[in-house]
Amino acid sequence: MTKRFAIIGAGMSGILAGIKLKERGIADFTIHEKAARLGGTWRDNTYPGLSCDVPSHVYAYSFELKGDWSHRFSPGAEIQGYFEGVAQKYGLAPHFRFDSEIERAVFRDGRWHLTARDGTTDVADFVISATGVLHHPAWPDIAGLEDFAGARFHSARWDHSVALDGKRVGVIGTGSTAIQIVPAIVDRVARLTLFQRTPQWVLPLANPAYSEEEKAMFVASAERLRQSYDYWAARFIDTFARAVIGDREEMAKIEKACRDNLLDNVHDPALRALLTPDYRAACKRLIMSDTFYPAIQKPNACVIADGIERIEPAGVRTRDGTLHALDVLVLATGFDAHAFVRPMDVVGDGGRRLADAWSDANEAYRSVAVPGFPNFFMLVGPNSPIGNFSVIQISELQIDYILQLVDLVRSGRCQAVAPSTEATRRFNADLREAMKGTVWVSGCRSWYLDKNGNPALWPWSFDRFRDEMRAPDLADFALTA
Ligand code: N01
Repeated sequence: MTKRFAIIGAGMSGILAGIKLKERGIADFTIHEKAARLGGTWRDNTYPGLSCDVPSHVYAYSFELKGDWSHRFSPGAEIQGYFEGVAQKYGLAPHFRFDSEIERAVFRDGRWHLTARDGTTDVADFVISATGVLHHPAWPDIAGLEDFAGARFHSARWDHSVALDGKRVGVIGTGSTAIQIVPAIVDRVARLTLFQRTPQWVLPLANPAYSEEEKAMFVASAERLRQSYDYWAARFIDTFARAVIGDREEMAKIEKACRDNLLDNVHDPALRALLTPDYRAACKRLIMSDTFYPAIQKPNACVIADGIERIEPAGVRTRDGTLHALDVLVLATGFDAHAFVRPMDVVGDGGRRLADAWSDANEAYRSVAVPGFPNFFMLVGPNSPIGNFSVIQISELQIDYILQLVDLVRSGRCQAVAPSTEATRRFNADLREAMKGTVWVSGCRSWYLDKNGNPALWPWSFDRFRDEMRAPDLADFALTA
């Protein structure tokens, strides 16, 4: 029976969903994208120094590895180019509907009725939401932000028309983004002021370029490329991913590496004290950089940790009364990582709204579906293991799982499928219990934690995630005849 699909979002997961539908012989689908281009986070983020902290050989679809990545952690523009190339190769162009921001999706008479911002509509049997996590820029709640007389922009909306050379530039934030921006611009600007609310642990990971010979070798040998993929995937899974969920031995190694990095590479004791966190490594997303410490010690750079009082036309006033005069202010203040599917208004069976179902917490069944929302699935939904390993691996496992559920409907076994309330409740109770053993709740503020202090991550091993995604347990689902 022919079924129609609406995929929402043309980032990494939406492109993947399109490829997998085509692979199954499904041609009746549209990928709605609110922007004018595909790419998701790699389209939106263009700041200087942008690269991915997952090695390039594993930050790629497993079925479409790329041998000629320029670096171990390649720049953002290269990653954007990769996704554009893959979408083209797999013939997705006719399926994209750009500038189509879906504002509302309503389940009525067994189908999903979608309305875009411009009033256009679509009707589909299935919705696959691939709307991303680090997507909605978080604007800091700082008094006077609007008053700043110079150029001011969020890191995910970098204004390339603003010249930085010879300017006094302020950066607010010390997350992965700021820590990449600082080394990339410090030599161009007259003065770089980093406004730090909380110091970060930094793991000194080098980012070597691949030589022409290495690239040629990986391009020529699918086997060597696959070995590299497996190697990097295993390194993450066996070390970092184990550490964050409670492996003390692995965590001790990470903690030592971070401490040694600080001791060995920050020479001024006063600056070192300023940069020393009072929480455990990897409680926040661990920063990977071997360029930040050298950059912040340059004579034209400084860290200001006095707390921001307000922003004034001329610059940033800190609580000690000092005005830090600036020409450009960069807000590297992160994202609202808990919006998930929203602000899209999703209305399920019997008028049940996702916004209401999630008013207290984003509770999904195994990250991919929600009770009362039949034939509605999410890629990289709540509690996906985004803190642990490559989000592409995660998304690939999730889409294979989702398509097994879709097949129940396509084969005529049922008309609609959604997880049961009881199974979802049980899954979330288990999650909360398991979170107690993770480093994310060891005492820090981070985007991992929701408003209740619960991490939006996966507290178990990669093996468990892969096992849970192998095949749906139909006892956990309500199948509508
Ligand atoms: O955002 P963040 P990000 N006043 O939320 C500070 C991925 N990523 O864009 O720590 C003052 O981590 C805030 O301070 P505090 C990666 O998963 C990956 O840097 O809350 N400061 C914090 O320092 C990453 O984790 C890559 O006290 C304020 C910063 O802003 C995720 O994206 C590269 C403030 C926000 O840090 C997000 O990283 C980039 C205020 N009012 C990003 N509000 C790679 O792959 C916020 N802050 C390498």
